[in-house]
Amino acid sequence: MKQTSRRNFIEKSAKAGVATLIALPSLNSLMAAGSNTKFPFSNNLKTGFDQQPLPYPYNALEPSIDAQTMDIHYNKHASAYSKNLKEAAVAEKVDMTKPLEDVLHKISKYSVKMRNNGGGHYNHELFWKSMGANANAKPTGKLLTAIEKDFGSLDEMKKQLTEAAKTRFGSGWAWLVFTKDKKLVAGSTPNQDNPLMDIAELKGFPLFGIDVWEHAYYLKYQNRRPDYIENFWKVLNWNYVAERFNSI
Ligand code: MN3
Repeated sequence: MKQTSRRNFIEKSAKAGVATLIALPSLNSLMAAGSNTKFPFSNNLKTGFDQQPLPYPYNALEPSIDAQTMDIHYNKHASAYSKNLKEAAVAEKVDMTKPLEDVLHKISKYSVKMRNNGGGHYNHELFWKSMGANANAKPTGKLLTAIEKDFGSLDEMKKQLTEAAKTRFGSGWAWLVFTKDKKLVAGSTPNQDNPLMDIAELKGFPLFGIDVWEHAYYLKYQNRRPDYIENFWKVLNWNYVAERFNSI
C-alpha cells in the first residue's frame, strides 16, 4: 500500500474516532523516588481501549520493518485486538474510562476473549511506541546503569532477550521486565499474554516487548525470526524505554 503521510494519517485516525491516551497522575511520582514502590506498579503511563495513531509513517522503520508489514500489522491485526477488546469490555461490564492495566492485573477473572484481546491491544500499543525512525542506538543514564547492574552489560541483556525471543515456541512476545524485586529480567510470554497479567509466569512492568508472532515479520523475513530480531534492535526507541523505566 502507498505510504500515508503522518499528517494524513493523524487526520484519518482522528476521523475514525481515535481517543487520546488516558493520563492519570502517578502515585509513585508523588512519593520519594525508589521508596514505597508498590507492585503491581502504578504510574502515569496508562493505556486506553482505543487504538492510538501510529506515531510515524508506515515506511519509517525501513529497512528493518517494511511498510507493508507495518500497514497490515497496525490496520488489520492490532486494530482487531482493540475492536474485540471493546466488545468483551461491553459484554463483561468493564468501565472503559479506567485504564486497561486495571483489567490486565486481574485478567484471571475475565474471559479468554478479554485476555487475548486485552493483551493483544496493550502489547501492540506499547510496541509501536517502543520503536522509532530516529531511535537512539544505546540507552544512557539510570536505565543503562540498571541494565549493567542486572545483566553485566548491555550486550548481555540483548543476548538474553534475543534468546528469549528466538526460543519462544509458536507465537508470543519477548520482554524486558522490571520485576517486583526491582530487577530487570529478560523473558517471554505465550500468545498475547504479558507481564502485567496475574496469570503470567513472568510478572512485572514491561519496558518493551518484541512481537514474535509471524505476522510481525513474515512478509519480509519469512521463517527467519532471528534476522527480524537482529534488525529490531536498530529501531528500538531507547528514549521511550527510558521514559517507562523512569516512570516506575
Ligand atoms: Mn503483532
